[in-house]
Amino acid sequence: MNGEGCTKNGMCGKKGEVADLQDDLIYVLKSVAFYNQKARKAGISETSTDDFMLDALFATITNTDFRKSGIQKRIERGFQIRDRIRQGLLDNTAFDENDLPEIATLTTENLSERSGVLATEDEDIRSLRELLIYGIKGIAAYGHHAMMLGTANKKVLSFIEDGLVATTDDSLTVDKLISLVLKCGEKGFDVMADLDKANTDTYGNPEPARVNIGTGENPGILVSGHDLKDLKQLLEQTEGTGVDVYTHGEMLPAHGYPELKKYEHLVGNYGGSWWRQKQEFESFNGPILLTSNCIVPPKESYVDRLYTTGSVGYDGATHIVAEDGKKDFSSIIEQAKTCKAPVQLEKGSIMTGFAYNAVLSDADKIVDAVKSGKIKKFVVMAGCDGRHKERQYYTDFAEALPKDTVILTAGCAKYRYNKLDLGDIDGIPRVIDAGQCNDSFSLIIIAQGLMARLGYIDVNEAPISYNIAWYEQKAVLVLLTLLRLGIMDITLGPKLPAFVSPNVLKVLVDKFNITPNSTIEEDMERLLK
Ligand code: SF3
Repeated sequence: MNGEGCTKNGMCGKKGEVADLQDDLIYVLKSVAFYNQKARKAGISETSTDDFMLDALFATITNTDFRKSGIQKRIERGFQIRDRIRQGLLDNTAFDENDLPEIATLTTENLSERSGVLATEDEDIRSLRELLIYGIKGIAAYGHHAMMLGTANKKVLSFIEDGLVATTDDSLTVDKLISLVLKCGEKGFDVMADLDKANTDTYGNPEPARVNIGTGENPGILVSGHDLKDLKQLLEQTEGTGVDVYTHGEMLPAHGYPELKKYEHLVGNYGGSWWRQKQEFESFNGPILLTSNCIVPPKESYVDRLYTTGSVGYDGATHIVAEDGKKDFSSIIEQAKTCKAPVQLEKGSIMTGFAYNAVLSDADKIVDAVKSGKIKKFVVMAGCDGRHKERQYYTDFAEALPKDTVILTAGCAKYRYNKLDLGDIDGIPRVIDAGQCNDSFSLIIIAQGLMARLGYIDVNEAPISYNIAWYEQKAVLVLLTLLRLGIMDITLGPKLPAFVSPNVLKVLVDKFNITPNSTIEEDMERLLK
């Protein structure tokens, strides 16, 4: 709150009681991780533990599970899993219970006195531990979506455990923690690559798509969040029912995937990014399915039409669970049939689906435009959107960019400018939308591919600059990934994170030249240099 920390209430609308429980849950996960590290080495860890860890970490991400009961259940399950792993180690290995660290001796009684973030007194160590935890939460979220499609990366999963345990190790210095934070960025790249492979293997490579932003006559179901598998199951179950399906927020890029866009009743995208949901969910008139973050505390007027699934939850909304990997959305479909069609908010269309496969297969055209001077600069404007007025900066910045620049975007930050008519350069759109926030991976591949064709060895020498907007904790992972790849001179806004201490911030500034955003004029001059 005010860029200082949530002291009165969660900036996301969460209450202090749930935030405290989330601290408890994260601490229990550290204890699970301690034992599972050993079980993994002994070859006796179970996939159900991985499922649990990914879901539980994901549930604590900004705007995900607001339910006290949802977090409490995971705490109980965490203790059960931890105790089962411990017993497995005692039964099957030469596990020695002498001299165990404090995290191994966690109990329900001593949990709340140990779990608070402020229990780490040194602000630099605390800051790095939190940075690492947020990065790990990002890995878990993307890893969870990949796992839903049957992809699990053992190295990434074991890094999650190593990282969680490292945040309980008082012997680790600031330098050691910084290198772990950057390693987290490396794993961020890996997990985004895994998710991209899982998505493209399942739904095909995204293709540029023009998406209708108006509405039709039929009742509809609005799908928000990031989980494509949930959308696919809903599309299958709504086929032939007379109910249309619309995407919202981060679901927009679904329209680019051949195996999703083939459904004729996937008719368009409704509204903008997550923070507008109070107005947009109300005027949509039909049921809304939230498949992941970002959920906003709902209004009474539509909570009976609000459904959650996976790691996201809110008291009062109906939560749908999977049985044998399948979700039954019939109650949503039946409710939709009784609802009025959505109120039309706007007309027209927007473009998405410019992932690396589509962009690089047309690379010659882009390379020629750079060589001939028609494109002078690429500006990566990826990341998150948010409700604060100061984010108008991103719309103004996009509008003020000279006509010989191309914006590369991913994540919901795009809603600040994807409905502007910024035109094209010889048929190359001036806004290239690679997809969801995890598709920042795609932007990296696009940037590396184009720069290699243009003969740049060091990507920092290339005509590409970064003006990134952040809001939620997954964005921390994307930033760490860029830093790990050696990307310098990133402009970050609209505020620098309050959980980074002045000393740690100085290290990041000195090492990577991260700059907070300022005025359009100042930033434009620096970013176009
Ligand atoms: Fe947006 Fe939450 Fe981050 Fe996935 S939906 S980018 S804020």
